[in-house]
Amino acid sequence: MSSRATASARANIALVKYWGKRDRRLNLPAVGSLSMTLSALTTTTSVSFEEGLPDDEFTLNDTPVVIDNGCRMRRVLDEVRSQAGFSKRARVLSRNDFATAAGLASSASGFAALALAAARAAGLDTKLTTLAHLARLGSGSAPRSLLGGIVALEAGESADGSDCLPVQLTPEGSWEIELLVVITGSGSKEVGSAEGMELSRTTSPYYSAWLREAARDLARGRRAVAARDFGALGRVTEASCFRMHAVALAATPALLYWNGVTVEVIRKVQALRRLGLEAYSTVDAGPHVKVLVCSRDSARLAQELGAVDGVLEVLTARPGPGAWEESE
Ligand code: 2P0
Repeated sequence: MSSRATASARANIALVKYWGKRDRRLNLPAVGSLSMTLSALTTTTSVSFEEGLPDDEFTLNDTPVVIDNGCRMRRVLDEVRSQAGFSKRARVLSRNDFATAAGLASSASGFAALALAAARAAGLDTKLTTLAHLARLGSGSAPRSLLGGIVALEAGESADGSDCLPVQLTPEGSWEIELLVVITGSGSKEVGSAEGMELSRTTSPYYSAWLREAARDLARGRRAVAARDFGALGRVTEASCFRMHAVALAATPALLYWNGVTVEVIRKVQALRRLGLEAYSTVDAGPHVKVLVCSRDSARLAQELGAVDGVLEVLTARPGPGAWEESE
């Protein structure tokens, strides 16, 4: 006997950044965040729980991946089994429609799709509380990809994370803004986000200042979205990014996620802004730059940034939908 379901989810990019955890076991964030779910970068995942399967099996883009005990995928599947009250192992098939090798985040779309597919395959409810808990065990930013448009995720205070749920601030299609994803290099990052956050929490002298300012930035971001104030949202987007990288740079050893092209792209965006093209940069735990821009300026900006020396590719995304179930 087997039960199978397939779900898809899109990547999201934080405009107000999450960096640091208040509970590492449950993967609860120390700060709230605000993100845009993208209309591009999709992960599609099928899960089937099968009697007689000796162990969980995971295939990513046609390549088998070993699932170690204690790894994030195992934690999500174990939690699903525990809630469903069975011990059947899972066959998981996952595919990204983008090159993971380019170092683009795939964990948020990956774990949002896994949470929905696994919950459905196991016969669990698919309420937001259930899915957010499952997705977060995989990746702290994954609950944001459950919802579309612009999404806020509060840090919450409860020990079980029940008040740390994503909330949609504006649905996709309601605001003419875009995010350009500027690929500035190939290869994966040297220090993963979880490790970088923990290093920042334990060694960066700026960590407490980061926590304080991050809460204010989230409030600023929420107000900007409520007022549809693009400039205010852009300013807090850039500020939150620079604050996050400042706290990471001050860790021991220092976490420097940028390359030279990252800096050139940020400078180009600043220069274009001085010329009247309103756009704002943000960078995650890797070298690529994501640039927030009004839709009317997007094509011109993509052309300008594509011409920066060292830029490999510029992808364009609008606000996109939350996770959805695919018909079998
Ligand atoms: C974010 N990042 O808000 C921030 C900004 C990277 C920089 O969420 O350890 O896979 O699984 O909770 O969610 C990093 O990726 O980290 C991240 P974990 P996650 O988007």
